[in-house]
Amino acid sequence: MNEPVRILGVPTDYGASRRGVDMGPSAIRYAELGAALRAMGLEPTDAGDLSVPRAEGRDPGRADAKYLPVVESVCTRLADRVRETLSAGGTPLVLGGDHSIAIGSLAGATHDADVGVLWFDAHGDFNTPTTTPSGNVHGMALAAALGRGEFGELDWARAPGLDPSRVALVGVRDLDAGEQAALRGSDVHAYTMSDIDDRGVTAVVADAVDAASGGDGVHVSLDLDWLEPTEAPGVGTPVRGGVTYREAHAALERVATDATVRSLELVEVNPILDDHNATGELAVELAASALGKRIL
Ligand code: B3U
Ligand code: MN
Ligand code: MN
Repeated sequence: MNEPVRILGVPTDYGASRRGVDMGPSAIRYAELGAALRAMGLEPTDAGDLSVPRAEGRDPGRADAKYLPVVESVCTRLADRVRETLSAGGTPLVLGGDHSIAIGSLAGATHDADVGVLWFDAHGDFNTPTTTPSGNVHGMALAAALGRGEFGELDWARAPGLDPSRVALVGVRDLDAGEQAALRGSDVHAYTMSDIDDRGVTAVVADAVDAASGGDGVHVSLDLDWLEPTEAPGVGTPVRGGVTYREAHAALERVATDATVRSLELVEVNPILDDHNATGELAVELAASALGKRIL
């Protein structure tokens, strides 16, 4: 991992169907992200938040990819910040916001670098404007970054150089029919919750890390809905049957030891739905594990 860790907030919920994840960066900071990283001996810097226009009264535009112009503007600016951070030798720690921001993180992370992706999520985020049931871009982010399908207006979202065979989805349990077909036909490695049940989380993550490694490092994209909703209630689209608190830590500790973490993002924390910021606090703890925190 490069130092210093640079915190970049992206307070947007334009890619999601529920208002609230725009407050995620604030909730994660309030849960003492900076202090947690300093306690590990890191010296994080906080670059503040990207400015995001107010949602009220805005027209969502096309129904199959809502708020696309704002999503593009946010992601393009985020990509620049991530790229600048990496070229200055830092590690971007991006706080969402909904998962559409991964389009920006990945564009920045893959600029002039060969990067693998570890995508921890209940969902595949592998829809396209044709298959999406919701029109929400957060459900299309991974497919868009891979330049898949009939995107047209989403061409800007392609992260050049991203190789699907170096992308691993971990913990999926809620796929739409179109996503299922698309994932089966792609080189992306998809590890489901059934795989975790059968083989245990550390064995599955070891395989995912192997798949994503080999280049200049990995981008870790952590959607908090990856966890069981009783552990992480503050997310926009909870899905039962997620990983436990301990499994999540075990997974990210393994990422820290076995992978070269180049950039990290924490997304979909929704303080409106949360239980006294439990999910914000969990996001901080898991970031610390992914960045190398050890018990002893
Ligand atoms: N697959 C559904 C639901 C969804 C995806 N990502 C989240 N929810 N967070 C969709 O709308 O694409
Ligand atoms: Mn997601
Ligand atoms: Mn999700």
